[in-house]
Amino acid sequence: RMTWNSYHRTSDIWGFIDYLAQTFPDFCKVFTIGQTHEKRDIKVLKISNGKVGNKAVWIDGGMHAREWISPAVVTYIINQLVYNLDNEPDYMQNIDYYIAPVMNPDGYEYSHTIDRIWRKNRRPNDPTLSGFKLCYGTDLNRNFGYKWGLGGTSKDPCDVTYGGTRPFSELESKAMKEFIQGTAANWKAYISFHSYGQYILYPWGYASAVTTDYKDLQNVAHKAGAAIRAAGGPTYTIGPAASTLYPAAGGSDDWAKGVVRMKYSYTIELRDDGRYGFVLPASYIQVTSKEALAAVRVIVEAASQA
Ligand code: 0X9
Ligand code: ZN
Repeated sequence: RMTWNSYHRTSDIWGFIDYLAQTFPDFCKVFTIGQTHEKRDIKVLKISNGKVGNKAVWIDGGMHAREWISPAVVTYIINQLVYNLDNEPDYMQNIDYYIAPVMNPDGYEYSHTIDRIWRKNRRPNDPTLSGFKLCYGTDLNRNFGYKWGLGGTSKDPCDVTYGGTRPFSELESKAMKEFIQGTAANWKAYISFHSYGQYILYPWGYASAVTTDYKDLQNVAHKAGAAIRAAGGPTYTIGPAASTLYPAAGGSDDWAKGVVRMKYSYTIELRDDGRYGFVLPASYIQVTSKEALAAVRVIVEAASQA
C-alpha cells in the first residue's frame, strides 16, 4: 500500500501503479518501457479519460537516485489524478498524462541499501576510460541527446556527473527516448522532478542562452511559483537552468524542448533549501507534494492552451 508518510522502495511503487491499472483499466495503463542493467523494470503510467484531442504531458521522477522526495511527490500526483480528478479543473481532466515515477530504479535501490547519496545509475563503466579503475554509473541527466557532452559534464566515469560514452548510452535514457518518440501523443509539457534547492528551471541548461519562446516559459514558471506560495510553500527561484543554477548539458529537459519540441519543459528542484538537502525527512513529503501539485496545475493549464 502506498502512503505519503515514508519513502517507498521501487517494488512498492511498481505495485501501486500496477494496482491502479488493474483497478481502473479504462483510465490507467502501465507500460514497461525497458529494463535496467540490473534487470529491473522501468515503468510508465498513462492516465487518460480517453478523449480525442487531449494534449499530452510527461512527468518523471527519480532520475537521480538520492533525490528521494522526487518519486514520493510523483506518486502523490498520480494518486491525486486517479482518485480526485473530478475535483480538479476541466483543463486537468482533459490531458493524457504519462508518468514515470522512478526513472533510475537501480540507483534508487542502491541509495536505499548501500549508499544513501548515490546519484547515477549502476551500470559498470569501461575501466580503460579511468586508468583501469572500475567505476559505476552514468549521470542520466547528462546522457540525453541535445548538445550532449558540452559544459557541466564529466568524461571521467568515476565522477558523479559522468555523461556516458555517447548520447543515450544508458538503458534508462534510451527507454525514455524511444517511448516518447514512439508514442503518437500531442506532447506539450515535460516536467522532471529533482531535488534539492527549490527552483523552477527551464531551457536552456547546456549553456547560458534562452529559447525563442522563453517569455512564455518564464510567465508560466512565475505563475507556478505564485501557486506554490499560495499553497503554503516557500519561494522557488525561477530562471533558465544554466544561468540560474549552473550549465549542464545532456539534460532531459533540454532534449524534451530541443528535440521533441515539448513547449513547456521544466526541471523542478523540490525541497529543501539545504538544511537536510537530499536527506529530507519523510515528514516533508506531504507539504512538498501539495506545492508541487499546485505547480503542475499551472503548467498543465498552459499545456492545455498550447
Ligand atoms: O544537475 C542536474 O542534473 C539538476 N540538478 S540536481 O541537483 N537535481 O542534480 C539540474 C538540471 C537542470 N537542467 C539542465 N541543466 N539541463
Ligand atoms: Zn537531480
